[in-house]
Amino acid sequence: MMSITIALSKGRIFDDTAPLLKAAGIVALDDPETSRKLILATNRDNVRLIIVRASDVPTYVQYGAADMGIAGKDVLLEHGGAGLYQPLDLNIARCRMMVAVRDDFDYESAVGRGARVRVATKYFQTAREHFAEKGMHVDLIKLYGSMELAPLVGLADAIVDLVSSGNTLKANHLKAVEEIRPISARLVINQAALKLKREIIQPMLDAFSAAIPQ
Ligand code: PRT
Ligand code: MG
Repeated sequence: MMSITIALSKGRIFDDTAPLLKAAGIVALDDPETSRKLILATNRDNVRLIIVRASDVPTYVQYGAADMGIAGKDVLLEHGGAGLYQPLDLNIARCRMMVAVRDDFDYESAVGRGARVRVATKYFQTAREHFAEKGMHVDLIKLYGSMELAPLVGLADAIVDLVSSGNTLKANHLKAVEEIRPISARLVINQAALKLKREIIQPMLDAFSAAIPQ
């Protein structure tokens, strides 16, 4: 029997994807928040979910270990998208990728006088492209999380991070000074799987696409 493996991360991606899966007639038999299982069976014999780190979703799909996956555009930009077909913006897990600095840091004038700004981020590739397009010379520092801390302890002048409510910035006396791009989660499909398994994948694509929140 032809079967489909879908890669996604727990937390906000799983939570926002569950209604879309449901619209396609797919319901997980375990809750990834409480179960320690990494492979979740669904109500459909030929569909299973695998729970991976958000930033690993494109890798599983690229190599065909998963036929499709759900990943944030932030993650896809860092991955580069090789071997991935990205047919749908699911309009879920939305936020904005922003440049942020300490409340008391004058970003405008630092940029204006051509100062070399130190920027800490997990989104290294996207940040590099953004500042290059602006013609700004920056020193990029790679971090893997908790970017908000970097300007507070003098590791960096600025960070590039995702912002949704803005509460994390506020709680750490930071302010957003520049939007790089809006972010949402995308459906990604392995290009070979799409050809070989079109008869299962296409109806799912149609159901997802009809259920995307406005
Ligand atoms: O934690 P892990 O290293 O496994 O990966 P991850 O943190 O990327 O995973 P997860 O599950 O937190 O996020 C998955 C995807 O959700 C991301 O790739 C984004 O596409 C999307 N998303 C949407 C967000 C946010 N909103 C978001 N607010 N991802 C992270 N955040 C973080 C942000 O980095 C910051 O620390 O939330 C904080 C800011 O939130 P506010 O509400 O305080 O502004
Ligand atoms: Mg996280």
